[in-house]
Amino acid sequence: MALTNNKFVTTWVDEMAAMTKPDKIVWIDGSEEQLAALRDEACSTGEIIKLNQELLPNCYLHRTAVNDVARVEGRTFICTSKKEDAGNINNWMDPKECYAKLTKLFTGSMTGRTMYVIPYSMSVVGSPFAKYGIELTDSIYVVLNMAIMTRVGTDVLEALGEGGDFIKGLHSKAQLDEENRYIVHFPEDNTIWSVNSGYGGNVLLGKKCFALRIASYLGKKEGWMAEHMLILGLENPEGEIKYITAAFPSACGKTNLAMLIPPTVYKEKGYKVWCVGDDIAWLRVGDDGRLWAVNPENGFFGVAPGTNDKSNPNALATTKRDTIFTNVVHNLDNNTVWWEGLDNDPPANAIDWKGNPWDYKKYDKKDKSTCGAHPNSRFTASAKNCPCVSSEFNNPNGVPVTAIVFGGRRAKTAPLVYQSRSWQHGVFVGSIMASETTAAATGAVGVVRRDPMAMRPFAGYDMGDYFAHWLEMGKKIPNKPLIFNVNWFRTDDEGHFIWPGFGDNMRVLMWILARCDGKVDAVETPIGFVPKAEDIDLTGLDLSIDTLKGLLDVDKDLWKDELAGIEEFYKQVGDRVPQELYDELAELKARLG
Ligand code: GTP
Ligand code: SPV
Ligand code: MN
Repeated sequence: MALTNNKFVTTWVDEMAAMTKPDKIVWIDGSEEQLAALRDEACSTGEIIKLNQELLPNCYLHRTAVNDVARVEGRTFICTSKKEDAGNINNWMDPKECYAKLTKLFTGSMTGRTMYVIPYSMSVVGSPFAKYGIELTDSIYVVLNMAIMTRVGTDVLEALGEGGDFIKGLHSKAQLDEENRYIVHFPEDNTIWSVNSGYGGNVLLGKKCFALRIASYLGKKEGWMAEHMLILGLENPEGEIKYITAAFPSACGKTNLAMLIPPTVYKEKGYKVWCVGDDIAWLRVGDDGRLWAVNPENGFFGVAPGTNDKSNPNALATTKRDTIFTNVVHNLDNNTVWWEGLDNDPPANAIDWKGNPWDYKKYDKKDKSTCGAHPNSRFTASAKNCPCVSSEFNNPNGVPVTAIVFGGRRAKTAPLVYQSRSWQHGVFVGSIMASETTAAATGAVGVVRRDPMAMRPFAGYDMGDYFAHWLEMGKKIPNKPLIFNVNWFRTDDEGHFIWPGFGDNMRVLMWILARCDGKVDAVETPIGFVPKAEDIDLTGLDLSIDTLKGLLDVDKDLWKDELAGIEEFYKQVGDRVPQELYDELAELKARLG
């Protein structure tokens, strides 16, 4: 039975049901009883596996289809009526053509299945930031994930009332046919359609599809921003908390930074780090002239490999209950899970992410095809279970932002940290971000590509207009955050990471906040301001000051090579790249000599 009389909702649900022809329709009310029943049902069909309830209470394992393990950027489309509004970086399809094409794929796609109607809110229901969505899906796995990642239930329908202001999401696994897999967005219709996938970012429509692609489009129209950013609070011994947001591309360290545990030298003094968000930030200018951030999500869809009790103990602790693991190793000896980088103790009696018996002795670190867990295997865990979740997590007004940090995986060019010269220069720094690709999306891994503001796969409109929006926002924020760039991933000649990373990244955050407070000097370089090596505290680290100097070094020749790549990328973005950014490029060129 429908949980609302809202005609906008019921008419649309009826239309979608007429097309997809499910055997029945079930409305998700957000109750634990209903979710428990769905978990039982999914266990009975093998869709999820109940794990050891003593060691991992309320935890489950799911495996997606072998050809369906990451986002599919090549099959993701922005369908605006004018092609130029989607821009050159996005794939575009004419909305009419796209509706027609996908209607064929959706027709009868839910026959023999149930259609679940999931009312959900991105950010706290009723808050000034909140935006509502309804996802229709034929996957219990999607329902269970959405119930962790977003705020789901009848209160969303109550908050929506009689209005039609919600994002209409339709998802069907259909036949999981790779050749007919599409993730499409109609920003002008507040609509998202996703078909033939069962993997996270393609099907949890509140996340990348709504909270980034559609929301960035809305933000441009309405004067706010939706960004691929973590949000963390750094508390000093006096109890003051400063908030930092950071945009790194997929699988480049947001979850890890957001939950970091301070190194002993800071912990002993009383410093603490609190997690507000690990993937998405919505940003608005507050009445006080500062920029305010909320995390619209309610959980974490985090990368499993590499997560352990040294690298990210907080994330590991978060996954000890109420978690859905996707594409990790199933340890049959104790019915728990394992992944590469969890510990040095791979299970002897195990099933790999493909569902086949797995022999850890054949595992070769350098050959990803021998992995037990997929490199993009993930955990879906509830924010409330995170030991370092911020007390402001549910604050409807969000948190004020002191610094914005960009970063990516660069083996050489980018130094450990540098500060931009101004907001406009900071936008330039974000726009020229480049990073090695990861397993989070299908395609080659380890190839350097431009990924401006970590939003290349997620901006719901023209990238040049997106840059212009960043510049515009700067004019609307009287009390602007300062903008920095970091790189934890510089490597030595043998390809090893030089910087220890993880908790030790706090040492860099401390310099960033000292800069924001005007408490520390810096060295001017052609690309921006870098720290004096002695201003990064190395206490307790086995890293020499000379090595640190190397990490902070700006190699002019490498940067001169970079110029051509930037210019080429701007050309590719097209004629909407703001002149201000070309001016910044010219000034960088001049400073490099
Ligand atoms: P998405 O969820 O895909 O948006 O990714 P994310 O940015 O949250 O990335 P995450 O924090 O999950 O990190 C991805 C991978 O990078 C993991 O395997 C981490 O172990 C590794 N990683 C994170 N931080 C660091 C770091 O400081 N140094 C090094 N060397 N590796 C890191
Ligand atoms: C990413 O790829 O940036 C993710 C995971 O955060 S997904 O939800 O699949 O997009
Ligand atoms: Mn992400």
